[in-house]
Parts: sequence; structure tokens; C-alpha cells
Amino acid sequence: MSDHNFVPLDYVRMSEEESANRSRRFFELCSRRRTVRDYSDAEVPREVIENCIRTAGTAPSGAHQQPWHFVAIQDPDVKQKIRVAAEAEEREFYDNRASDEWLQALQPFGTNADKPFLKVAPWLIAVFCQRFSVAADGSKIKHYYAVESVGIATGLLITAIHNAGLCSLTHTPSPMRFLNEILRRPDTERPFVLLAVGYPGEDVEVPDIQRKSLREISSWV
Ligand code: IYR
Repeated sequence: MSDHNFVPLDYVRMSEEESANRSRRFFELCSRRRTVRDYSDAEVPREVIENCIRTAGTAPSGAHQQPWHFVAIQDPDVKQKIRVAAEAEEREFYDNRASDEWLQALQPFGTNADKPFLKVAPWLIAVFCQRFSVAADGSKIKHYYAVESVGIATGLLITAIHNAGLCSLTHTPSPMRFLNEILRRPDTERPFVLLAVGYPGEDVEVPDIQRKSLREISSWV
């Protein structure tokens, strides 16, 4: 007897024409995504966030260990605590930790230590990476390719948010350990990224930047 349990793939083959159309339209959708730093405080229904997180949870992962946890934050007090802690780290970063080279690389984006979006955006999603889990007998189970897996899941999450007509910002205050404390997540989990999610503020502008072309990002053999 086989020691694995397989089921038929749920798959419907599409025509080449439909494939070409859908791939082009999906690219066009994704190419309109921009990182947004200023948010409206308009509410976003919880169901939308739930569906986006469900989508993130469809990501492939090493040995299907699904080494991610998402904390969806709407509570204003929790958002405020996160803002205070993140801004303290950011002040340290901008005043002391960041090299001149790093500050120069950030210059086109006009960022600084103030992070009002952490309070204004209706949702924050903290993504945690479970580098291992704990078995019933207390032993550690190593997760394979945990960081890569969570990176893929986060990509799906950002794309799902965009597909739902919302904007997001990937925020990575460093270090982010304060998120474990505020959100009461175990030490076995590492904060991976903090996303602000919502509608853009009024008349928001974004940096005038270009994406690399297909030629620049690929080679074909
Ligand atoms: N974490 C800081 C600095 C920062 C770093 C990078 I790399 C960015 O792409 C953007 C910002 C901040 O959030 O301001």
C-alpha cells in the first residue's frame, strides 16, 4: 500500500487564447499596484481582509508546513501601541543606525520616522514566520524554507489586497520584535512584515519611478 494519499487534481485546461488574455490582464492589474504611504481612515469590511488572508494561506510552502501567521489589527489602541513602538525604532534608525548610503537610497521616497499610517489605516496586518513548531510532546519541528514560504504568502497577500481595490504599504521597522509583545505571539515566531491596508488618502501622490522591463529582469535560453 502507498504511504501517501493523493486525490485527482481539480484542473480545467483553458485555450491558449484565454491563457494569453488572462495573463495579460493580470499583468495589467498588477502593474497598477503602487505602494501607498498615506491612507484614508475609511473602514474596510472585515470580510475583504479575511478573503485576502485566506488567499495568502494558499501559498505553497516547504513540506506544506504553512509556516505563517497573520494578525489582522483593527483595534485603535493596538494600532496606537504599534505606532509608538515602531516610531521609536524608526527614530533610532534615521538618527543613528542607517548608513548615509541607506538614507540616500531612501531619499526619493521621502520617508522619515513619522508613521501616521500605522494609526490612520483601518487595518494593519502583521505577518509572522514560524521557523519551527512545537509537537504535542514539546519537541521542536523544524520548518523548511520558512522564510521563503512566508515571502511567497506575503506576495499573494499584497496582490489580493490590490485585487480587492485596496492599497497597502510593506513596513519593516527594524527590529520588529515589539510586535511579538504587543500582539502576544510566541517566541517561535518572527515578525516578517507589517502591512498597512486601506483606501488611499485624498489626492495621494506616489514617487515617479519605473519598473524594470521584461528584458532587464529576464533572460531566455
Ligand atoms: N524602515 C524604515 C526605512 C525604510 C527602509 C526601506 I529598504 C524602505 O524601502 C523604506 C523605508 C521606514 O519604514 O521608514
